[in-house]
Amino acid sequence: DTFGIERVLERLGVSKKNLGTSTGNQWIETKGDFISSFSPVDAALIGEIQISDRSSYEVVIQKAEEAFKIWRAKPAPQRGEIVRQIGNALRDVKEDLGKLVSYEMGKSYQEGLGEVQEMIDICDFAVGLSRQLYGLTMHSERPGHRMYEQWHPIGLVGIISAFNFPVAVWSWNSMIAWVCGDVCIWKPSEKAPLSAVACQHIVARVFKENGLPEGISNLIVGDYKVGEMMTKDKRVPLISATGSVRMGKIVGQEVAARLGRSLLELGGNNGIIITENADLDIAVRGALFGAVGTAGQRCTSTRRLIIQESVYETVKERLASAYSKLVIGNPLDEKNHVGPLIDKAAVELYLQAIEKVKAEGGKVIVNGGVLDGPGFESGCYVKPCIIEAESHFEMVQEETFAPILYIMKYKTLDEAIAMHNGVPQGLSSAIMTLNMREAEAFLSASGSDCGIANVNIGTSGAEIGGAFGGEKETGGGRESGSDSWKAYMRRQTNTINYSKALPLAQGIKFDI
Ligand code: UN1
Repeated sequence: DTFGIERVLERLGVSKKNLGTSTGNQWIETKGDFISSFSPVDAALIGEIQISDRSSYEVVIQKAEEAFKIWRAKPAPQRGEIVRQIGNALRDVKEDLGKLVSYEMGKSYQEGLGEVQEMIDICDFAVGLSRQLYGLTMHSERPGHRMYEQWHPIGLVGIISAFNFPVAVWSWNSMIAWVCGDVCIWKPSEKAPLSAVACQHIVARVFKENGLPEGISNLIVGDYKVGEMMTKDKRVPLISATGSVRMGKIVGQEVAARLGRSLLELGGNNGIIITENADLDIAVRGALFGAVGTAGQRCTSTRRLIIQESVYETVKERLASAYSKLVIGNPLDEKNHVGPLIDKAAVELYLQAIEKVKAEGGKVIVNGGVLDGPGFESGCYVKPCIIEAESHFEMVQEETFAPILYIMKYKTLDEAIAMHNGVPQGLSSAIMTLNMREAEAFLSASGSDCGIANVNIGTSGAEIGGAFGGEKETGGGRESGSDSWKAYMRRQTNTINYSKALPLAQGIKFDI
């Protein structure tokens, strides 16, 4: 235990055997099986966790409904004060939680810390927001009337999160939902459930210390069947789901069937256009972190480089040379750049994608492959690879959650933008150029069709202050900053008559 994981788990309240269903500090035993959480770092069993069942889910819903009645009546700035305390509690455990995330999910310790920092940042954002849940006022067309709109809490918010950001994405949703006056039910990925247990302990303690009801923060654990209890449940007006397009299509349809609201943040197939006017140092570094950071398992990971033909060979060589310097290994060891994939199933998909793209005519520039031998016993460590490909290849059109980078050549910027937009997903994008006309064209209505479009920065690593999400198969939802909070509230338009008459709108006469 060179990295002190045992003590980290102990401090975070994660045991060998954990209950998975909780409403605040109350952990509920169910009739469900236990899921094992194995670390992709060293294949060790970190701990087991019990799946939620129907009756424990019902307890959670009942507690959440009770808590909502109390929580929604608290002034928003007071709710913000609780979130401020959660932010401080997260500051206290930043190293421990960062390490657990790194160990359970496999991202580098630096990125684990970054993920917890993202949680702290969203807490700070939400605290400020708690005094800024602004509605508009309108001028009524009728004399002696006043019109305005206000935003009320929506109720129970179901949060479905993915393994790759096992804690940050939950916090973007929950911290904002809480200042909005909602209560949350979180179903974390069954591939990283222990990080969720740790978070639930942290926030439940804060709610308890403030004498607040248990049901403001709830946890349920399991696969899609557990998620389905929420997505089909009318008592949960909003489902916010982050994950694959496949999952999002199911969740979106289930929620739509009951006319509920869903906020979907699904896959990306993020590209960077590198023009002949790019600062190539920045372009190569941006592409590198985008493609290999988190071992290519971010929804914002760079998967495609669209490179102007005059700089194509140079970029290719510089990237290949950078790739040759990457050190792959235990992500807790800070000298390593790239950790493992989440599990062996992901390794299988990575290998299949490489084979398929080769069969389609792709040419390998930097070789992939699975690592074995000492330190790689988990079988989850793979080599980041680069493949020369064409935009229409089936594999290039798909998101493979692994460090595979496709590179392509273009002549004109119009052609590059068409290639860039010619995929089903629309999350993040970037252009590398020092030319103002190129940059602005990329950001214009005729440019990138993504929810995020950057200039001289890679596709990943968005700040929490902006709205996060994308178009097309990415699902259209926006989480995190800007005015994303509006998705977590219901809008009410109010008209007040303070005159002694009752004029009708549109000038309609109705006298008796
Ligand atoms: C995700 O991969 O689901 O922009 C979230 C980024 C991070 C969040 C990624 N801030 O890469």
